[in-house]
Amino acid sequence: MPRTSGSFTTSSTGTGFIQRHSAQAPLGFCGFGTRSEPATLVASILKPNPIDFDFVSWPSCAQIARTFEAFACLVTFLIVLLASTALQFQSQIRFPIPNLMSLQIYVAGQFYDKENAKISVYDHGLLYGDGVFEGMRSYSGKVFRMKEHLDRLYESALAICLTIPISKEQMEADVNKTLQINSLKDAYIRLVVTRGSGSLGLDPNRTSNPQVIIIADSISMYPEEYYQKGLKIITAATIRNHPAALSSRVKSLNYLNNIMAKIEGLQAGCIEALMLNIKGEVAECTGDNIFIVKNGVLQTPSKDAGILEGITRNAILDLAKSLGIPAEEVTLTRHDLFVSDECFLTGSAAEVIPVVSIDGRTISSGNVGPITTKLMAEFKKLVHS
Ligand code: PXG
Repeated sequence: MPRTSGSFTTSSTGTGFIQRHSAQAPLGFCGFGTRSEPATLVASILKPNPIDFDFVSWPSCAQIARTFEAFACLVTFLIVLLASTALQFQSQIRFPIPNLMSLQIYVAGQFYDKENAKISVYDHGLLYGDGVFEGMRSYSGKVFRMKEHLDRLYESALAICLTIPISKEQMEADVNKTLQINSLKDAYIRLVVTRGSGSLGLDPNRTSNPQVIIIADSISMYPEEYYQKGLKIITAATIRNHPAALSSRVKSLNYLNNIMAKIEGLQAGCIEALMLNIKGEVAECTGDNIFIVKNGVLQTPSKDAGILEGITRNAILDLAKSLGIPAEEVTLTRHDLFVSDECFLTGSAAEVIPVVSIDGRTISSGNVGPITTKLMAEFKKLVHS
Protein backbone atom coordinates (compact mmCIF):
# COMPACT_ATOMS: atom_id res chain seq x y z
CA MET A 1 0.00 0.00 0.00
CA PRO A 2 1.35 3.46 -0.78
CA ARG A 3 1.89 5.62 2.26
CA THR A 4 1.86 9.43 2.38
CA SER A 5 4.62 11.37 4.04
CA GLY A 6 4.27 15.14 3.95
CA SER A 7 3.72 16.15 0.43
CA PHE A 8 5.31 12.92 -0.81
CA THR A 9 3.80 9.61 -1.54
CA THR A 10 6.05 6.61 -1.25
CA SER A 11 5.24 3.06 -1.90
CA SER A 12 5.50 0.59 0.95
CA THR A 13 8.60 -0.82 -0.64
CA GLY A 14 10.03 2.62 -0.96
CA THR A 15 10.41 2.08 -4.62
CA GLY A 16 9.07 4.91 -6.63
CA PHE A 17 9.06 7.46 -9.28
CA ILE A 18 8.84 11.15 -8.51
CA GLN A 19 6.96 13.26 -10.90
CA ARG A 20 7.47 17.01 -11.02
CA HIS A 21 4.24 18.90 -10.97
CA SER A 22 5.59 22.41 -10.82
CA ALA A 23 7.52 24.25 -13.49
CA GLN A 24 9.83 25.87 -10.85
CA ALA A 25 10.55 22.66 -9.12
CA PRO A 26 13.97 21.07 -9.48
CA LEU A 27 14.18 18.08 -11.62
CA GLY A 28 13.00 15.13 -9.57
CA PHE A 29 14.32 11.64 -9.39
CA CYS A 30 13.15 9.30 -12.03
CA GLY A 31 13.86 5.61 -11.57
CA PHE A 32 13.65 2.55 -9.35
CA GLY A 33 15.27 1.91 -6.01
CA THR A 34 15.03 -0.06 -2.79
CA ARG A 35 13.11 0.84 0.33
CA SER A 36 15.09 3.82 1.68
CA GLU A 37 17.11 4.69 -1.28
CA PRO A 38 17.27 6.16 -3.75
CA ALA A 39 13.60 7.15 -4.11
CA THR A 40 13.08 7.77 -0.40
CA LEU A 41 16.46 9.47 -0.21
CA VAL A 42 15.65 11.81 -3.02
CA ALA A 43 12.28 12.44 -1.48
CA SER A 44 13.95 13.52 1.76
CA ILE A 45 16.39 15.80 -0.07
CA LEU A 46 13.52 17.47 -1.80
CA LYS A 47 11.42 17.65 1.35
CA PRO A 48 12.28 21.31 2.27
CA ASN A 49 11.05 22.47 -1.08
CA PRO A 50 7.45 23.64 -0.91
CA ILE A 51 6.86 22.00 -4.15
CA ASP A 52 4.19 19.45 -4.63
CA PHE A 53 5.45 16.06 -5.66
CA ASP A 54 3.57 12.91 -6.31
CA PHE A 55 5.45 9.79 -5.57
CA VAL A 56 4.05 7.34 -8.13
CA SER A 57 4.55 3.60 -7.47
CA TRP A 58 6.52 1.47 -9.92
CA PRO A 59 6.83 -2.29 -9.55
CA SER A 60 10.05 -3.85 -8.33
CA CYS A 61 11.64 -6.88 -10.07
CA ALA A 62 10.18 -9.08 -7.35
CA GLN A 63 6.74 -7.62 -7.96
CA ILE A 64 7.07 -8.19 -11.71
CA ALA A 65 8.20 -11.74 -11.07
CA ARG A 66 5.25 -12.30 -8.74
CA THR A 67 2.87 -10.87 -11.33
CA PHE A 68 4.30 -13.13 -14.03
CA GLU A 69 4.09 -16.08 -11.68
CA ALA A 70 0.45 -15.36 -10.96
CA PHE A 71 -0.23 -14.90 -14.65
CA ALA A 72 1.49 -18.19 -15.52
CA CYS A 73 -0.53 -19.95 -12.81
CA LEU A 74 -3.73 -18.52 -14.23
CA VAL A 75 -2.86 -19.56 -17.77
CA THR A 76 -1.92 -23.10 -16.61
CA PHE A 77 -5.15 -23.33 -14.66
CA LEU A 78 -7.15 -22.23 -17.71
CA ILE A 79 -5.38 -24.77 -19.94
CA VAL A 80 -6.04 -27.61 -17.48
CA LEU A 81 -9.67 -26.50 -17.14
CA LEU A 82 -10.07 -26.33 -20.90
CA ALA A 83 -8.43 -29.72 -21.45
CA SER A 84 -10.53 -31.49 -18.81
CA THR A 85 -13.72 -29.90 -20.14
CA ALA A 86 -12.77 -30.96 -23.66
CA LEU A 87 -12.12 -34.54 -22.50
CA GLN A 88 -15.49 -34.74 -20.76
CA PHE A 89 -17.11 -33.22 -23.80
CA GLN A 90 -15.29 -35.67 -26.04
CA SER A 91 -16.44 -38.74 -24.10
CA GLN A 92 -20.02 -37.52 -24.33
CA ILE A 93 -20.22 -36.54 -27.96
CA ARG A 94 -17.31 -38.56 -29.35
CA PHE A 95 -15.43 -35.55 -30.55
CA PRO A 96 -11.95 -36.96 -31.12
CA ILE A 97 -8.94 -35.33 -29.52
CA PRO A 98 -6.18 -37.85 -30.26
CA ASN A 99 -3.94 -38.93 -27.41
CA LEU A 100 -0.82 -39.84 -29.33
CA MET A 101 0.29 -42.21 -26.58
CA SER A 102 -2.80 -44.35 -27.04
CA LEU A 103 -3.56 -46.78 -29.85
CA GLN A 104 -5.85 -45.14 -32.38
CA ILE A 105 -8.89 -47.19 -33.29
CA TYR A 106 -10.99 -46.51 -36.35
CA VAL A 107 -14.73 -46.50 -35.70
CA ALA A 108 -17.10 -45.41 -38.46
CA GLY A 109 -14.60 -43.18 -40.22
CA GLN A 110 -13.03 -41.51 -37.20
CA PHE A 111 -10.11 -42.33 -34.94
CA TYR A 112 -10.46 -42.67 -31.18
CA ASP A 113 -8.08 -43.50 -28.37
CA LYS A 114 -8.32 -47.18 -27.48
CA GLU A 115 -10.04 -46.22 -24.21
CA ASN A 116 -12.67 -44.15 -26.01
CA ALA A 117 -13.34 -46.40 -29.02
CA LYS A 118 -16.89 -47.52 -28.31
CA ILE A 119 -20.07 -48.64 -29.98
CA SER A 120 -23.61 -48.82 -28.67
CA VAL A 121 -24.69 -51.59 -26.31
CA TYR A 122 -27.75 -51.79 -28.60
CA ASP A 123 -25.55 -52.80 -31.53
CA HIS A 124 -26.68 -56.16 -32.82
CA GLY A 125 -23.05 -57.12 -33.22
CA LEU A 126 -22.95 -57.29 -29.44
CA LEU A 127 -26.52 -58.37 -28.79
CA TYR A 128 -26.58 -61.23 -31.30
CA GLY A 129 -23.09 -61.64 -32.73
CA ASP A 130 -24.67 -60.18 -35.85
CA GLY A 131 -21.78 -59.02 -37.99
CA VAL A 132 -18.63 -60.14 -39.75
CA PHE A 133 -14.92 -59.83 -39.18
CA GLU A 134 -11.50 -60.39 -40.67
CA GLY A 135 -8.10 -60.95 -39.14
CA MET A 136 -5.05 -60.12 -41.22
CA ARG A 137 -1.42 -59.19 -40.79
CA SER A 138 0.86 -56.54 -42.15
CA TYR A 139 4.53 -57.18 -42.72
CA SER A 140 6.89 -54.21 -43.13
CA GLY A 141 3.85 -51.98 -43.56
CA LYS A 142 2.17 -54.09 -46.27
CA VAL A 143 -0.95 -56.10 -45.53
CA PHE A 144 -0.57 -59.69 -46.67
CA ARG A 145 -3.23 -60.61 -49.23
CA MET A 146 -5.44 -57.63 -48.32
CA LYS A 147 -7.55 -58.09 -51.45
CA GLU A 148 -8.40 -61.69 -50.53
CA HIS A 149 -9.28 -60.67 -46.97
CA LEU A 150 -11.52 -57.84 -48.17
CA ASP A 151 -13.18 -60.12 -50.73
CA ARG A 152 -13.93 -62.60 -47.96
CA LEU A 153 -15.21 -59.85 -45.65
CA TYR A 154 -17.59 -58.47 -48.29
CA GLU A 155 -18.72 -61.98 -49.25
CA SER A 156 -19.38 -62.84 -45.60
CA ALA A 157 -21.39 -59.61 -45.31
CA LEU A 158 -23.33 -60.41 -48.48
CA ALA A 159 -24.16 -63.87 -47.13
CA ILE A 160 -25.72 -62.39 -43.99
CA CYS A 161 -27.49 -59.56 -45.89
CA LEU A 162 -25.32 -56.88 -44.34
CA THR A 163 -24.38 -53.88 -46.45
CA ILE A 164 -20.95 -52.57 -45.56
CA PRO A 165 -21.29 -48.78 -45.66
CA ILE A 166 -17.96 -48.16 -47.41
CA SER A 167 -16.46 -49.48 -50.62
CA LYS A 168 -13.61 -52.00 -50.69
CA GLU A 169 -11.32 -49.26 -51.99
CA GLN A 170 -12.25 -47.02 -49.08
CA MET A 171 -11.79 -49.91 -46.64
CA GLU A 172 -8.33 -50.61 -48.05
CA ALA A 173 -7.36 -46.93 -47.73
CA ASP A 174 -8.71 -46.80 -44.17
CA VAL A 175 -6.80 -49.94 -43.16
CA ASN A 176 -3.57 -48.37 -44.44
CA LYS A 177 -4.40 -45.11 -42.67
CA THR A 178 -4.95 -47.01 -39.40
CA LEU A 179 -1.51 -48.58 -39.74
CA GLN A 180 0.08 -45.22 -40.52
CA ILE A 181 -1.59 -43.31 -37.74
CA ASN A 182 -0.37 -45.91 -35.26
CA SER A 183 3.10 -46.07 -36.86
CA LEU A 184 2.69 -49.84 -37.18
CA LYS A 185 4.58 -51.86 -39.75
CA ASP A 186 4.25 -55.43 -38.43
CA ALA A 187 0.78 -55.67 -37.05
CA TYR A 188 -2.33 -57.71 -36.62
CA ILE A 189 -5.37 -56.02 -38.13
CA ARG A 190 -8.88 -56.79 -37.03
CA LEU A 191 -11.72 -55.58 -39.22
CA VAL A 192 -15.17 -55.73 -37.72
CA VAL A 193 -18.47 -54.78 -39.30
CA THR A 194 -21.48 -54.90 -37.01
CA ARG A 195 -25.14 -54.79 -37.98
CA GLY A 196 -25.48 -51.48 -36.14
CA SER A 197 -27.64 -50.45 -33.24
CA GLY A 198 -31.34 -51.12 -33.14
CA SER A 199 -34.15 -52.23 -30.94
CA LEU A 200 -34.06 -55.27 -28.68
CA GLY A 201 -35.21 -57.96 -31.06
CA LEU A 202 -33.61 -59.96 -33.83
CA ASP A 203 -35.05 -57.96 -36.71
CA PRO A 204 -32.11 -56.50 -38.64
CA ASN A 205 -34.50 -54.15 -40.41
CA ARG A 206 -34.87 -52.34 -37.13
CA THR A 207 -31.21 -51.48 -36.96
CA SER A 208 -29.29 -48.66 -38.56
CA ASN A 209 -25.75 -47.62 -39.27
CA PRO A 210 -23.57 -50.72 -39.50
CA GLN A 211 -20.36 -49.89 -37.69
CA VAL A 212 -16.97 -50.43 -39.31
CA ILE A 213 -14.16 -50.91 -36.81
CA ILE A 214 -10.48 -51.24 -37.67
CA ILE A 215 -8.02 -52.23 -34.98
CA ALA A 216 -4.31 -52.47 -35.73
CA ASP A 217 -2.36 -53.96 -32.87
CA SER A 218 0.33 -56.48 -32.12
CA ILE A 219 -0.62 -60.12 -31.67
CA SER A 220 1.37 -63.13 -30.65
CA MET A 221 -0.89 -66.09 -31.18
CA TYR A 222 1.31 -68.84 -29.76
CA PRO A 223 4.57 -68.72 -27.78
CA GLU A 224 7.68 -68.95 -29.97
CA GLU A 225 8.72 -72.33 -28.50
CA TYR A 226 5.72 -73.99 -30.19
CA TYR A 227 7.04 -72.92 -33.58
CA GLN A 228 10.26 -74.76 -32.76
CA LYS A 229 8.92 -77.84 -30.98
CA GLY A 230 5.38 -78.09 -32.30
CA LEU A 231 1.94 -78.08 -30.69
CA LYS A 232 0.02 -80.82 -28.93
CA ILE A 233 -3.66 -80.69 -29.77
CA ILE A 234 -6.79 -82.64 -28.90
CA THR A 235 -10.04 -83.22 -30.75
CA ALA A 236 -12.91 -81.26 -29.25
CA ALA A 237 -16.31 -82.84 -28.75
CA THR A 238 -17.85 -79.58 -30.03
CA ILE A 239 -18.30 -79.93 -33.75
CA ARG A 240 -17.85 -77.23 -36.35
CA ASN A 241 -21.02 -75.35 -37.35
CA HIS A 242 -23.30 -77.38 -39.54
CA PRO A 243 -22.96 -75.70 -42.94
CA ALA A 244 -26.73 -75.80 -43.35
CA ALA A 245 -27.07 -73.79 -40.15
CA LEU A 246 -24.41 -71.24 -40.97
CA SER A 247 -21.81 -71.62 -43.65
CA SER A 248 -18.39 -71.90 -42.10
CA ARG A 249 -17.17 -69.75 -44.97
CA VAL A 250 -18.88 -66.80 -43.30
CA LYS A 251 -16.45 -65.27 -40.84
CA SER A 252 -19.17 -64.08 -38.54
CA LEU A 253 -18.97 -62.41 -35.15
CA ASN A 254 -20.63 -65.51 -33.75
CA TYR A 255 -17.68 -67.74 -32.89
CA LEU A 256 -19.22 -69.50 -29.93
CA ASN A 257 -18.85 -73.06 -31.16
CA ASN A 258 -15.17 -72.45 -31.89
CA ILE A 259 -14.80 -70.87 -28.46
CA MET A 260 -16.42 -73.92 -26.86
CA ALA A 261 -13.90 -76.12 -28.67
CA LYS A 262 -11.06 -73.82 -27.60
CA ILE A 263 -12.18 -74.14 -23.97
CA GLU A 264 -12.10 -77.92 -24.29
CA GLY A 265 -8.58 -77.71 -25.63
CA LEU A 266 -7.43 -75.38 -22.86
CA GLN A 267 -9.01 -77.61 -20.21
CA ALA A 268 -7.01 -80.50 -21.63
CA GLY A 269 -3.82 -78.43 -21.48
CA CYS A 270 -3.71 -77.72 -25.22
CA ILE A 271 -3.79 -74.25 -26.71
CA GLU A 272 -5.50 -75.37 -29.90
CA ALA A 273 -8.20 -77.96 -30.59
CA LEU A 274 -9.27 -79.90 -33.65
CA MET A 275 -12.90 -79.67 -34.74
CA LEU A 276 -14.73 -82.33 -36.73
CA ASN A 277 -17.73 -81.73 -38.95
CA ILE A 278 -21.21 -83.20 -38.58
CA LYS A 279 -20.01 -86.36 -40.42
CA GLY A 280 -17.10 -86.88 -38.03
CA GLU A 281 -14.54 -85.83 -40.63
CA VAL A 282 -11.65 -83.53 -39.87
CA ALA A 283 -12.65 -79.91 -40.51
CA GLU A 284 -10.16 -77.48 -38.99
CA CYS A 285 -8.95 -76.09 -35.69
CA THR A 286 -10.68 -73.32 -33.73
CA GLY A 287 -8.77 -70.53 -35.51
CA ASP A 288 -6.60 -72.35 -38.06
CA ASN A 289 -6.77 -74.72 -41.00
CA ILE A 290 -5.04 -78.09 -40.78
CA PHE A 291 -2.62 -79.88 -43.11
CA ILE A 292 -0.89 -83.23 -43.01
CA VAL A 293 1.91 -84.73 -45.09
CA LYS A 294 1.60 -88.40 -46.04
CA ASN A 295 4.21 -90.09 -48.22
CA GLY A 296 5.41 -86.74 -49.53
CA VAL A 297 1.89 -85.52 -50.40
CA LEU A 298 0.40 -82.47 -48.72
CA GLN A 299 -3.24 -82.98 -47.76
CA THR A 300 -5.88 -80.68 -46.33
CA PRO A 301 -9.65 -80.97 -45.89
CA SER A 302 -11.65 -79.59 -48.80
CA LYS A 303 -14.09 -76.70 -48.57
CA ASP A 304 -16.89 -79.29 -48.46
CA ALA A 305 -15.71 -80.36 -45.01
CA GLY A 306 -17.30 -77.19 -43.64
CA ILE A 307 -14.19 -75.12 -43.10
CA LEU A 308 -13.26 -71.49 -43.39
CA GLU A 309 -11.40 -71.20 -46.66
CA GLY A 310 -8.27 -69.81 -45.07
CA ILE A 311 -6.17 -67.27 -46.91
CA THR A 312 -3.02 -68.72 -45.35
CA ARG A 313 -4.23 -72.18 -46.38
CA ASN A 314 -4.52 -70.99 -49.98
CA ALA A 315 -1.09 -69.36 -49.79
CA ILE A 316 0.40 -72.70 -48.62
CA LEU A 317 -1.33 -74.57 -51.45
CA ASP A 318 0.14 -72.00 -53.91
CA LEU A 319 3.59 -72.38 -52.36
CA ALA A 320 3.41 -76.17 -52.51
CA LYS A 321 2.57 -75.92 -56.18
CA SER A 322 5.46 -73.58 -56.91
CA LEU A 323 7.85 -75.78 -54.89
CA GLY A 324 6.72 -78.93 -56.70
CA ILE A 325 5.21 -80.49 -53.55
CA PRO A 326 2.12 -82.51 -54.56
CA ALA A 327 -0.95 -81.24 -52.72
CA GLU A 328 -4.58 -82.30 -52.56
CA GLU A 329 -7.83 -81.27 -50.89
CA VAL A 330 -9.36 -84.46 -49.52
CA THR A 331 -11.60 -85.94 -46.86
CA LEU A 332 -9.55 -86.65 -43.78
CA THR A 333 -10.37 -88.59 -40.63
CA ARG A 334 -8.71 -88.50 -37.23
CA HIS A 335 -7.04 -91.78 -38.21
CA ASP A 336 -5.41 -90.06 -41.20
CA LEU A 337 -4.01 -87.48 -38.82
CA PHE A 338 -2.72 -90.05 -36.30
CA VAL A 339 -0.79 -91.92 -38.98
CA SER A 340 0.48 -88.88 -40.88
CA ASP A 341 4.18 -88.11 -41.33
CA GLU A 342 3.79 -84.43 -40.55
CA CYS A 343 1.06 -82.09 -39.44
CA PHE A 344 0.78 -78.31 -39.22
CA LEU A 345 -1.78 -75.54 -38.87
CA THR A 346 -2.19 -72.31 -40.84
CA GLY A 347 -3.87 -69.00 -40.08
CA SER A 348 -3.33 -65.27 -40.37
CA ALA A 349 -2.58 -64.97 -36.69
CA ALA A 350 -0.73 -68.27 -36.22
CA GLU A 351 0.97 -68.24 -39.65
CA VAL A 352 2.40 -71.79 -40.06
CA ILE A 353 2.81 -73.81 -36.85
CA PRO A 354 3.77 -77.49 -36.53
CA VAL A 355 1.70 -80.08 -34.65
CA VAL A 356 3.54 -83.03 -33.07
CA SER A 357 0.80 -84.74 -31.06
CA ILE A 358 -2.94 -85.28 -31.57
CA ASP A 359 -5.13 -86.83 -28.86
CA GLY A 360 -2.05 -88.29 -27.21
CA ARG A 361 -0.74 -89.88 -30.43
CA THR A 362 2.72 -88.69 -31.38
CA ILE A 363 2.96 -87.73 -35.02
CA SER A 364 5.75 -89.71 -36.66
CA SER A 365 8.98 -89.13 -34.66
CA GLY A 366 7.47 -86.25 -32.69
CA ASN A 367 9.77 -83.78 -34.41
CA VAL A 368 8.90 -81.02 -36.85
CA GLY A 369 9.02 -82.59 -40.32
CA PRO A 370 11.09 -81.44 -43.33
CA ILE A 371 8.17 -80.33 -45.52
CA THR A 372 6.69 -78.35 -42.64
CA THR A 373 10.07 -76.72 -42.01
CA LYS A 374 10.42 -75.87 -45.69
CA LEU A 375 6.92 -74.40 -45.93
CA MET A 376 7.41 -72.35 -42.76
CA ALA A 377 10.57 -70.81 -44.24
CA GLU A 378 8.97 -70.21 -47.65
CA PHE A 379 5.91 -68.65 -46.07
CA LYS A 380 8.14 -66.25 -44.14
CA LYS A 381 9.83 -65.27 -47.40
CA LEU A 382 6.49 -64.86 -49.14
CA VAL A 383 4.96 -62.51 -46.56
CA HIS A 384 8.05 -60.30 -46.65
CA SER A 385 8.32 -60.24 -50.45
N1 PXG B 1 -10.33 -71.42 -39.59
C1 PXG B 1 -10.95 -70.62 -38.73
C2 PXG B 1 -12.14 -71.11 -38.01
C3 PXG B 1 -10.47 -69.33 -38.53
O1 PXG B 1 -11.10 -68.53 -37.68
C4 PXG B 1 -8.71 -69.77 -40.10
C5 PXG B 1 -9.25 -71.02 -40.27
C6 PXG B 1 -7.52 -69.35 -40.88
O2 PXG B 1 -7.90 -68.43 -41.91
P1 PXG B 1 -6.90 -67.35 -42.48
O3 PXG B 1 -7.62 -66.69 -43.56
O4 PXG B 1 -6.57 -66.38 -41.35
O5 PXG B 1 -5.71 -68.07 -42.96
C7 PXG B 1 -9.34 -68.89 -39.21
C8 PXG B 1 -8.80 -67.52 -39.01
C9 PXG B 1 -8.05 -64.55 -33.76
C10 PXG B 1 -7.84 -64.83 -35.19
O6 PXG B 1 -7.99 -63.40 -33.38
C11 PXG B 1 -8.46 -65.89 -35.79
C12 PXG B 1 -8.26 -66.10 -37.13
C13 PXG B 1 -7.45 -65.30 -37.86
C14 PXG B 1 -6.85 -64.24 -37.25
C15 PXG B 1 -7.05 -63.99 -35.90
O7 PXG B 1 -8.24 -65.49 -32.98
N2 PXG B 1 -8.92 -67.16 -37.68
